[in-house]
Amino acid sequence: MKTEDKLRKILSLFPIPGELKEIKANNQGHINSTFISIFIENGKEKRYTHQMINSTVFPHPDQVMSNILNVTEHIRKKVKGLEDEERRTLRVVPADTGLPFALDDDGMYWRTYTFIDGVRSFDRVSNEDTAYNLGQGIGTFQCQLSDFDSSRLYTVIPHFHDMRLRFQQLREALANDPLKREGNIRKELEFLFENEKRLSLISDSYYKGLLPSRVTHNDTKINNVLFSEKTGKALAVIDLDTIMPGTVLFDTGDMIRTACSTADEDERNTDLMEFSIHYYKALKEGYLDAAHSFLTDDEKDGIKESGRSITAIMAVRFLTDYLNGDIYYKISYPEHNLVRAKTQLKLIESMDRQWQDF
Ligand code: ADP
Ligand code: GN1
Ligand code: MG
Repeated sequence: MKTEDKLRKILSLFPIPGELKEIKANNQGHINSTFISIFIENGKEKRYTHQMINSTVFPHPDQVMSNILNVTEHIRKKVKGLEDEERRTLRVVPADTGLPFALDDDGMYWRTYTFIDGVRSFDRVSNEDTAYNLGQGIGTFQCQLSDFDSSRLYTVIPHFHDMRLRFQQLREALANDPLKREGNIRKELEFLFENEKRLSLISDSYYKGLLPSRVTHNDTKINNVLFSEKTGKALAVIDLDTIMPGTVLFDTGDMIRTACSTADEDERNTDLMEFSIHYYKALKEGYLDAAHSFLTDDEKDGIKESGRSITAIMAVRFLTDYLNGDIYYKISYPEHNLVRAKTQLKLIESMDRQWQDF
């Protein structure tokens, strides 16, 4: 069956009113397969997002969806009465069965969200206002969930941000090295293994129980936040697949990693990658404006280190996938994961060089 016919068949499993006009792929994410559709309902266009959940990464998609339903319901109550309340969190469209997903002929899980219109998304920051707005958006999101009992959430990927486990996975990948790629990454491996202890500081603190366990998004890169076209402010934090118990510092870390970098995650010219202190200051200000009331002193003190830690965990994960033959992240060319790892390492080097200045 042609892809378009396959997609039409999947969409027919959801009670979407109107006539399907168009369906297009969105290739921004590294994990799921995302499509945007346009339906004509009473003469008006209405858009939806349809995603096939990556079942290798998420072996229990039903648990992923249960987390998403619980968290979005909680946020929906918090934003009731605010301007744009409908667009401030994801809205799941249940399938005809009433379940929050439908299975295709291959047993793959699909879900549908209403599309959040009137928004912009970015792969990185290009001015301090956006950095501030991102920080404020993530801080607000955490604040909205600060009274949600994180033990109600399924841990959909155990030890997701456990740096010691990630190092172990890197060592295992090195031992197997199916494509004999070790020789290409000696310098990168040397840096990571030499710095393992300091790059594991945040993860070690959390797993030793020294930081509070809270609802954590675990994937707060900038393109998982939608910004209002009208106000420029963050409207919704999306991509809630990895929402699990964790530390807020995993989330500050990923926003710092993606908002304070001067180049894309997969920029081939690493000379373009630097850590921007200006963006960091604006981002932190926005974040604390929204989150200061519930954070402990230890959490506030960990913000700076969290950026370095999460950047390092990405470097380790991208290199591991490169060694394993690119089985986890979507890639567009054979060296893609290596390029991603190199930008992360360059970002750490730039943070290290400027560490006393911010
Ligand atoms: P992945 O897990 O693969 O990263 P995402 O859930 O982040 O998938 O979706 C990929 C992209 O699709 C997002 O970065 C965003 O631009 C767009 N998107 C996803 N869901 C919506 C939505 N409900 N409204 C508007 N845009 C969306
Ligand atoms: C993946 O799904 P996406 O593209 O938003 C990954 C994150 C990484 C990110 C790196 C479930 O996020 O952990 O930080 O790529 N998601 C998962 O860009 O592994
Ligand atoms: Mg995403």
